[in-house]
Amino acid sequence: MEDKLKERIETPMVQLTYAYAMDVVQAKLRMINADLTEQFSRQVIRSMSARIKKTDSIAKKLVRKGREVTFEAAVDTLNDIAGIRVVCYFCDDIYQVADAVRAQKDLKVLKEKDYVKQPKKSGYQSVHLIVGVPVTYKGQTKEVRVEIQIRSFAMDYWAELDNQMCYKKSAGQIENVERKIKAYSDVIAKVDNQMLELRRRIEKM
Ligand code: 0O2
Repeated sequence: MEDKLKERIETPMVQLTYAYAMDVVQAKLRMINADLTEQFSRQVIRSMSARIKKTDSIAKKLVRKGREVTFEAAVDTLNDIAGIRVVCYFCDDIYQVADAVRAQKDLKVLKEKDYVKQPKKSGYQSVHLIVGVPVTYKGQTKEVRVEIQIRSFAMDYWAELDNQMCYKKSAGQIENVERKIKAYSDVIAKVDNQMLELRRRIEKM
Protein backbone atom coordinates (compact mmCIF):
# COMPACT_ATOMS: atom_id res chain seq x y z
CA MET A 1 0.00 0.00 0.00
CA GLU A 2 2.74 2.42 1.04
CA ASP A 3 4.77 1.59 -2.08
CA LYS A 4 1.84 2.59 -4.25
CA LEU A 5 1.48 5.86 -2.32
CA LYS A 6 5.20 6.54 -2.79
CA GLU A 7 5.01 5.71 -6.50
CA ARG A 8 2.25 8.25 -7.08
CA ILE A 9 3.08 11.02 -4.60
CA GLU A 10 6.72 11.14 -5.67
CA THR A 11 6.05 11.54 -9.39
CA PRO A 12 7.61 14.76 -10.72
CA MET A 13 4.22 16.14 -11.80
CA VAL A 14 2.64 15.75 -8.34
CA GLN A 15 5.71 17.16 -6.57
CA LEU A 16 5.97 20.06 -9.03
CA THR A 17 2.29 20.88 -8.65
CA TYR A 18 2.67 21.24 -4.88
CA ALA A 19 5.95 23.12 -5.35
CA TYR A 20 4.24 25.54 -7.74
CA ALA A 21 1.40 26.19 -5.29
CA MET A 22 3.93 26.84 -2.51
CA ASP A 23 5.91 29.21 -4.76
CA VAL A 24 2.75 31.22 -5.43
CA VAL A 25 1.98 31.48 -1.70
CA GLN A 26 5.57 32.32 -0.81
CA ALA A 27 5.69 35.06 -3.44
CA LYS A 28 2.49 36.50 -1.94
CA LEU A 29 3.94 36.32 1.57
CA ARG A 30 7.05 38.19 0.43
CA MET A 31 4.82 40.94 -0.95
CA ILE A 32 2.84 40.99 2.30
CA ASN A 33 6.10 41.27 4.24
CA ALA A 34 7.31 44.16 2.08
CA ASP A 35 4.00 45.96 2.51
CA LEU A 36 3.84 45.46 6.29
CA THR A 37 7.50 46.38 6.69
CA GLU A 38 6.84 49.66 4.92
CA GLN A 39 3.65 50.26 6.90
CA PHE A 40 5.22 49.66 10.32
CA SER A 41 8.81 50.75 9.53
CA ARG A 42 10.21 47.49 10.90
CA GLN A 43 10.62 43.91 9.74
CA VAL A 44 7.48 41.85 10.44
CA ILE A 45 8.40 38.43 9.06
CA ARG A 46 11.67 37.07 10.40
CA SER A 47 11.88 33.94 8.27
CA MET A 48 9.89 31.70 6.02
CA SER A 49 10.37 28.06 5.06
CA ALA A 50 8.53 25.64 2.82
CA ARG A 51 8.47 21.88 2.54
CA ILE A 52 6.59 19.08 0.85
CA LYS A 53 5.64 16.42 3.39
CA LYS A 54 7.74 13.27 3.07
CA THR A 55 5.93 10.08 2.00
CA ASP A 56 6.59 8.27 5.30
CA SER A 57 5.15 11.25 7.26
CA ILE A 58 2.12 11.23 4.95
CA ALA A 59 1.62 7.50 5.57
CA LYS A 60 1.99 7.91 9.36
CA LYS A 61 -0.47 10.81 9.41
CA LEU A 62 -3.03 8.83 7.41
CA VAL A 63 -2.71 5.97 9.90
CA ARG A 64 -3.06 8.46 12.80
CA LYS A 65 -6.22 9.80 11.22
CA GLY A 66 -7.58 6.29 10.66
CA ARG A 67 -7.47 6.62 6.87
CA GLU A 68 -6.34 4.23 4.19
CA VAL A 69 -2.73 4.72 3.14
CA THR A 70 -3.46 5.62 -0.48
CA PHE A 71 -2.66 8.50 -2.79
CA GLU A 72 -6.34 9.46 -3.02
CA ALA A 73 -6.76 9.52 0.77
CA ALA A 74 -3.60 11.63 1.14
CA VAL A 75 -4.69 14.21 -1.42
CA ASP A 76 -8.28 14.31 -0.14
CA THR A 77 -7.61 14.26 3.61
CA LEU A 78 -4.33 16.00 4.29
CA ASN A 79 -4.19 19.78 4.20
CA ASP A 80 -0.47 20.00 4.80
CA ILE A 81 1.19 18.00 2.03
CA ALA A 82 2.48 21.44 1.04
CA GLY A 83 3.38 23.55 4.06
CA ILE A 84 4.85 26.98 4.66
CA ARG A 85 6.03 28.23 8.03
CA VAL A 86 6.11 31.97 8.66
CA VAL A 87 7.98 33.18 11.71
CA CYS A 88 7.21 36.72 12.85
CA TYR A 89 9.07 38.88 15.35
CA PHE A 90 6.14 39.78 17.62
CA CYS A 91 2.95 37.92 18.51
CA ASP A 92 0.65 40.63 17.11
CA ASP A 93 2.44 40.35 13.74
CA ILE A 94 0.83 36.92 13.33
CA TYR A 95 -2.60 38.54 12.91
CA GLN A 96 -1.27 41.23 10.55
CA VAL A 97 0.05 38.49 8.28
CA ALA A 98 -3.11 36.35 8.63
CA ASP A 99 -5.35 39.34 7.82
CA ALA A 100 -3.24 40.17 4.77
CA VAL A 101 -3.48 36.56 3.53
CA ARG A 102 -7.27 36.66 3.97
CA ALA A 103 -7.39 39.88 1.91
CA GLN A 104 -5.79 38.22 -1.17
CA LYS A 105 -8.45 37.59 -3.76
CA ASP A 106 -6.46 34.89 -5.54
CA LEU A 107 -5.94 32.77 -2.42
CA LYS A 108 -9.01 31.14 -0.92
CA VAL A 109 -8.81 30.58 2.84
CA LEU A 110 -10.48 27.19 3.27
CA LYS A 111 -9.85 26.58 6.96
CA GLU A 112 -8.37 28.39 9.95
CA LYS A 113 -7.12 27.25 13.35
CA ASP A 114 -6.01 29.67 16.02
CA TYR A 115 -3.77 27.82 18.45
CA VAL A 116 -2.54 31.15 19.81
CA LYS A 117 -5.87 32.15 21.28
CA GLN A 118 -6.54 28.50 22.14
CA PRO A 119 -3.19 26.69 22.53
CA LYS A 120 -3.12 22.92 22.11
CA LYS A 121 -2.98 20.76 25.24
CA SER A 122 0.76 20.32 24.63
CA GLY A 123 1.27 24.10 24.73
CA TYR A 124 1.69 24.37 20.94
CA GLN A 125 0.87 27.86 19.62
CA SER A 126 0.49 28.98 15.99
CA VAL A 127 -2.16 30.23 13.62
CA HIS A 128 -2.83 27.78 10.78
CA LEU A 129 -4.46 28.90 7.53
CA ILE A 130 -5.26 26.40 4.81
CA VAL A 131 -5.35 28.18 1.47
CA GLY A 132 -6.51 26.89 -1.89
CA VAL A 133 -4.30 27.89 -4.81
CA PRO A 134 -5.57 27.49 -8.39
CA VAL A 135 -2.99 25.64 -10.48
CA THR A 136 -3.59 25.51 -14.21
CA TYR A 137 -1.82 23.11 -16.54
CA LYS A 138 -2.84 22.37 -20.14
CA GLY A 139 -6.16 24.13 -19.71
CA GLN A 140 -7.09 22.21 -16.57
CA THR A 141 -7.31 24.04 -13.28
CA LYS A 142 -7.24 22.38 -9.89
CA GLU A 143 -7.21 23.83 -6.42
CA VAL A 144 -4.12 22.80 -4.46
CA ARG A 145 -4.17 23.19 -0.69
CA VAL A 146 -1.23 24.74 1.16
CA GLU A 147 -1.00 25.03 4.93
CA ILE A 148 0.50 28.26 6.27
CA GLN A 149 1.67 28.06 9.88
CA ILE A 150 2.19 31.54 11.32
CA ARG A 151 3.86 31.98 14.69
CA SER A 152 6.16 34.28 16.63
CA PHE A 153 9.90 33.77 16.99
CA ALA A 154 9.33 32.68 20.61
CA MET A 155 6.54 30.24 19.67
CA ASP A 156 8.80 28.81 16.99
CA TYR A 157 11.60 28.27 19.51
CA TRP A 158 9.20 26.27 21.71
CA ALA A 159 7.77 24.28 18.78
CA GLU A 160 11.20 23.38 17.41
CA LEU A 161 12.44 22.10 20.78
CA ASP A 162 9.14 20.32 21.45
CA ASN A 163 9.44 18.71 18.02
CA GLN A 164 12.91 17.44 18.86
CA MET A 165 12.06 16.21 22.33
CA CYS A 166 8.37 15.36 22.66
CA TYR A 167 6.03 15.77 19.69
CA LYS A 168 5.12 12.39 18.20
CA LYS A 169 7.61 10.83 20.63
CA SER A 170 7.08 8.91 23.83
CA ALA A 171 8.97 11.45 25.99
CA GLY A 172 5.63 12.99 26.86
CA GLN A 173 4.90 9.89 28.91
CA ILE A 174 7.88 10.48 31.21
CA GLU A 175 6.64 11.90 34.47
CA ASN A 176 6.35 15.67 34.45
CA VAL A 177 7.65 16.14 30.89
CA GLU A 178 4.22 16.90 29.48
CA ARG A 179 3.42 19.24 32.36
CA LYS A 180 6.78 21.03 32.10
CA ILE A 181 6.72 21.55 28.34
CA LYS A 182 3.22 23.05 28.71
CA ALA A 183 4.41 25.28 31.57
CA TYR A 184 7.36 26.52 29.47
CA SER A 185 4.95 27.37 26.67
CA ASP A 186 3.00 29.53 29.14
CA VAL A 187 6.24 31.26 30.20
CA ILE A 188 7.10 31.91 26.55
CA ALA A 189 3.61 33.33 25.87
CA LYS A 190 4.04 35.66 28.86
CA VAL A 191 7.44 36.91 27.67
CA ASP A 192 6.06 37.30 24.13
CA ASN A 193 3.31 39.57 25.49
CA GLN A 194 5.74 41.53 27.66
CA MET A 195 7.98 42.16 24.66
CA LEU A 196 4.94 43.35 22.74
CA GLU A 197 4.01 45.74 25.54
CA LEU A 198 7.56 47.05 25.58
CA ARG A 199 7.50 47.61 21.82
CA ARG A 200 4.20 49.48 22.10
CA ARG A 201 5.62 51.75 24.84
CA ILE A 202 8.67 52.49 22.70
CA GLU A 203 6.47 53.20 19.66
CA LYS A 204 4.48 55.75 21.67
CA MET A 205 7.60 57.75 22.50
P1 0O2 B 1 4.78 17.86 10.89
O1 0O2 B 1 5.85 16.83 10.89
O2 0O2 B 1 5.19 19.13 11.57
O3 0O2 B 1 4.20 18.12 9.54
P2 0O2 B 1 -6.34 19.41 9.78
O4 0O2 B 1 -6.15 18.15 8.96
O5 0O2 B 1 -6.04 20.67 8.96
O6 0O2 B 1 -7.65 19.50 10.46
P3 0O2 B 1 -4.10 18.48 11.34
O7 0O2 B 1 -2.96 18.67 10.40
O8 0O2 B 1 -4.59 17.08 11.53
O9 0O2 B 1 -5.30 19.43 10.96
O10 0O2 B 1 -3.73 18.97 12.80
P4 0O2 B 1 -3.32 20.39 13.39
O11 0O2 B 1 -3.17 20.17 14.84
O12 0O2 B 1 -4.20 21.50 12.98
O13 0O2 B 1 -1.89 20.69 12.77
C1 0O2 B 1 -0.90 19.74 12.85
C2 0O2 B 1 0.46 20.40 12.66
O14 0O2 B 1 0.68 21.40 13.66
C3 0O2 B 1 1.51 19.36 12.90
O15 0O2 B 1 1.77 18.70 11.68
C4 0O2 B 1 2.67 20.16 13.45
O16 0O2 B 1 3.38 20.79 12.42
C5 0O2 B 1 1.95 21.22 14.27
N1 0O2 B 1 1.70 20.77 15.66
C6 0O2 B 1 0.50 20.45 16.19
N2 0O2 B 1 0.62 20.12 17.49
C7 0O2 B 1 1.92 20.26 17.81
C8 0O2 B 1 2.66 20.08 19.03
O17 0O2 B 1 2.15 19.72 20.09
N3 0O2 B 1 4.00 20.32 18.96
C9 0O2 B 1 4.62 20.72 17.81
N4 0O2 B 1 5.93 20.94 17.86
N5 0O2 B 1 3.94 20.89 16.64
C10 0O2 B 1 2.61 20.66 16.65
P5 0O2 B 1 2.12 17.18 11.68
O18 0O2 B 1 1.75 16.59 10.37
O19 0O2 B 1 1.57 16.48 12.87
O20 0O2 B 1 3.66 17.20 11.83
